[in-house]
Amino acid sequence: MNISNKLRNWVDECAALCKPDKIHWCDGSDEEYQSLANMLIEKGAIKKLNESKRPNSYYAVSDPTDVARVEDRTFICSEKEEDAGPTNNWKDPAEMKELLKGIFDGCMKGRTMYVMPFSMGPLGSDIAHIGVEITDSPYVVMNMRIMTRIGSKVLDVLGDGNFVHCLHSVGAPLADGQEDVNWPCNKEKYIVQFPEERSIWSFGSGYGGNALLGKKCFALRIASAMAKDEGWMAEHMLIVGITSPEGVKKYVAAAFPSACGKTNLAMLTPTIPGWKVETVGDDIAWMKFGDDGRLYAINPEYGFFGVAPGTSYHTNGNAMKSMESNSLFTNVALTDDGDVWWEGMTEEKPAHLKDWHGKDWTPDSQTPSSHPNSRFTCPASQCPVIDKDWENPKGVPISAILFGGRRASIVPLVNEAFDWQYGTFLGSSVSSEMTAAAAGTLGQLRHDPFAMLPFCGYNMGDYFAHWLKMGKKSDSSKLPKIFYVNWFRKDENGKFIWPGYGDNIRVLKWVFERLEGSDNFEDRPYGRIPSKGALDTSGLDISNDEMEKLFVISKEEGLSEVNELREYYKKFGDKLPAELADELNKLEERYNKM
Ligand code: SAT
Ligand code: MN
Repeated sequence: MNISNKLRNWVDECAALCKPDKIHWCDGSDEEYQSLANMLIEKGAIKKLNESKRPNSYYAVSDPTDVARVEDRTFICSEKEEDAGPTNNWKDPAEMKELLKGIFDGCMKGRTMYVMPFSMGPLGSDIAHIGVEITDSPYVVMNMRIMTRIGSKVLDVLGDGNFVHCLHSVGAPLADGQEDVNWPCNKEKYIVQFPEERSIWSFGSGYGGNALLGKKCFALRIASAMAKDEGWMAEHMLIVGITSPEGVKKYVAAAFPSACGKTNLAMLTPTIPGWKVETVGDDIAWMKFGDDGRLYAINPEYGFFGVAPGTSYHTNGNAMKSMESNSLFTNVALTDDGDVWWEGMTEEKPAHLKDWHGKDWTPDSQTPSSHPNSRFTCPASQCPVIDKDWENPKGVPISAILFGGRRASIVPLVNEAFDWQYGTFLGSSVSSEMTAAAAGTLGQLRHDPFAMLPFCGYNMGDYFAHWLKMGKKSDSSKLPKIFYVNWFRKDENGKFIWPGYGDNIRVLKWVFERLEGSDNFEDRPYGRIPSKGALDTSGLDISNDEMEKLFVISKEEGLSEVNELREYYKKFGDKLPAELADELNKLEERYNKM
């Protein structure tokens, strides 16, 4: 293995602090993966699923208190408090370091420390970056091996170069002879980013984004800070290729908050003939301008870490096929024949299951069999509609950017921004009902600008400014067009009006036509919407009345949204770019003229 002095010194330092029993350098091989799996099976910490049902796949359940990202324990420790901004928790970096050194001291006693070099993005891509995660959780290593490109080959590319330092511990040292639990973790949790130092310290959790440090901690929080300094973008966006019946292909990126259907949109099965959707990524996009002035995106990840409940061959057949083998399942239920199940996977519920607590479950049970934030981890390469360019080191050219959230009312099915500046305003205005992906109050409406609220590694006001600046880097004709979508609008009976899932292609089709220059739109105060009949509803059981309901914002509703946003904007003080305040005023004027 090609280990630089820089890397060896850092690993030595971490070992001296964490005091593990052993150090294991991950080579990323199959044999290594199997031996970790076997070791965890032997301990009883994970199970192997029925080989004939789901080859090479494993099942884990977490501690019931460690099931989602912990936003209130997540910190951005920039040198200056104002650089973390009003939407992040901040602590002085020197103080935080001292505190962390205290709790990391001896935290890996009785455990093995795994050193995992990983690349976010195709190895050697100009847009990719390398990190090294140190962890005491073999389950995290298994996940990271699916989610990122790991091992010796990464060190060959890294050479003597810089890497993001990612230190993770479940925070559960073992005394001599102490027996381990299935899911070690600590009640006290710290998910800490040091953006200037490009380092991450994560303590106490083994779950998802808290522990797979390549994902939200690096690819969004640290990367967004790098992107601001270096003039690129790190966004919470899926990437898809859309091909029309005429064979024209365009790539679209879309930002939605966690558990709002990014994975479903990323691998959608179109319900109208002739259209094709192919997946580049389902969660994160890193984007840079190419020499031709267009914005190119890569998916820095290598796998999908998707929400299980609600995923079925009907709602997302391609996700189901992606996880038919070589996959890892966490906090779902176990069937009697050694496979997995979760709410919504099949119409008919199995007669008997072991739920995620390991208890007997039947359709009469009062609690769901699977945790609402239970997850599948599977290789992106197994997706039947993976795009041929998903590993292209140059990335794919982005023609449109969609923003969206989960909104039961007011926000229309789709509208197009008048230009990049108004699109940036739309991104800043995203709010969404909270999901189980983060510990917190389910269903509560909260602002989630650009779907980056929990993931922006610096001051959100500066992030808005960065977006505006990016829009000036190229000719407006080459910039992606910006749209805002909402699949989740409900009628007066609380029923979703729009069918969603595969039918979302109908919205993408209109977007596509707009990119081609079609004039099938009408102006509304809030943006451009499909003109009458322009949205393809052929074969869909939806009345004109319902279609209209998907687009109405009354003057009163519009003005109250404006006022609400004006209140929210106050949070950013003088960091709020004047352009956005301006867009808000212009929007108010347009509503007033209604
Ligand atoms: O746990 S993760 O952060 O990876 C999932 C999510 O919140 O999107
Ligand atoms: Mn996400």
